[in-house]
Amino acid sequence: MPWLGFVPMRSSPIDSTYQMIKEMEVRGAGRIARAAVMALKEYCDSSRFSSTKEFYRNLFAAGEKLKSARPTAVSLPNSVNYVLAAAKRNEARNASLRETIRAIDEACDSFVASSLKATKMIGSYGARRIQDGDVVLTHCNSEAVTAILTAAHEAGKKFEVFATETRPRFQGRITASVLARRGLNVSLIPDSAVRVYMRKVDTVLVGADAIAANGAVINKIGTSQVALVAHETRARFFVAAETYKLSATTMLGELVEIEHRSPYEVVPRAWLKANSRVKVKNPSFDVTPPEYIDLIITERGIYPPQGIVFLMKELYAEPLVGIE
Ligand code: RUB
Repeated sequence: MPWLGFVPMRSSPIDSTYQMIKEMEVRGAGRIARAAVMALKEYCDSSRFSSTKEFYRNLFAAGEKLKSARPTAVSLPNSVNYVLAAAKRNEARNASLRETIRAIDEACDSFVASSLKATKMIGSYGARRIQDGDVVLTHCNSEAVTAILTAAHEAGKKFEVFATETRPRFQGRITASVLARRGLNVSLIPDSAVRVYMRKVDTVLVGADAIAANGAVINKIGTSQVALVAHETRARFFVAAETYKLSATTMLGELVEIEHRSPYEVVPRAWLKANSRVKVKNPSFDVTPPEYIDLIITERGIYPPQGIVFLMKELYAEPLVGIE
């Protein structure tokens, strides 16, 4: 438990988690969200504060720092805000530091537990949409997607999976390796081979970093290209996402920021030095319009993209009141 004393605060859980998220040692929208709340919990439990005022000031600063680690996955601000809301409620009623930290601990644990439960539920809802003999294509690495594919496999369904490599960071290798270890029939393909294989594909299944009020899905770069090809061959296009990936501020017309990462993820430093007149672009995410999406599978049920705004209003109307 923390204690009041004149000892400088230790912010290392925040700094180290910030770095791990920024450098993608922790990646994927769900994992990022859970790592951020666990960092807040550890920070509160292990730090020392000279006053309650200092505690709140440092906690809110820690939350802002975590939120700034990566800009696109809305799961990150949503998870941090969920925890900070518990702190704010306790601040408003002048609760003791001990009580406040207990409330924060509970909020962190409850976020993590409901995140894991949501992934499991998405797995079981989504698995019902996979039939014997299906061919499924996925892009990048999404826990929500692998939960569905694993649940379908465990239910005894026989189907084949294509996983794209997902350049430049090759998250598709993680997907292929996880699925193969779980006994699924999976092939890894270059991103550029999507159109070659799409003719065989019945269902495309991807995760999401953010979902906008109009049902557009922001996910790993290349997702919208995959959606376009799926549209051409009339393959179904499903998105699997926990509801903390809904971006409430898009109801107010705000756009989701797309992260642009270092050119050195695309080419080696030496190459760029030798070709210094070449500009290298590395957007990390793109936007798939609702017209290319058939269904969004959440732990609250399955929605057409045009229906997602109603779920968003139900879940996030209240916090929006406080948005400046
Ligand atoms: C990961 C990515 C994933 C979503 C959903 O991008 O785009 O599809 O985050 O994943 P990055 P999950 O590797 O750049 O973080 O379902 O696991 O939350």
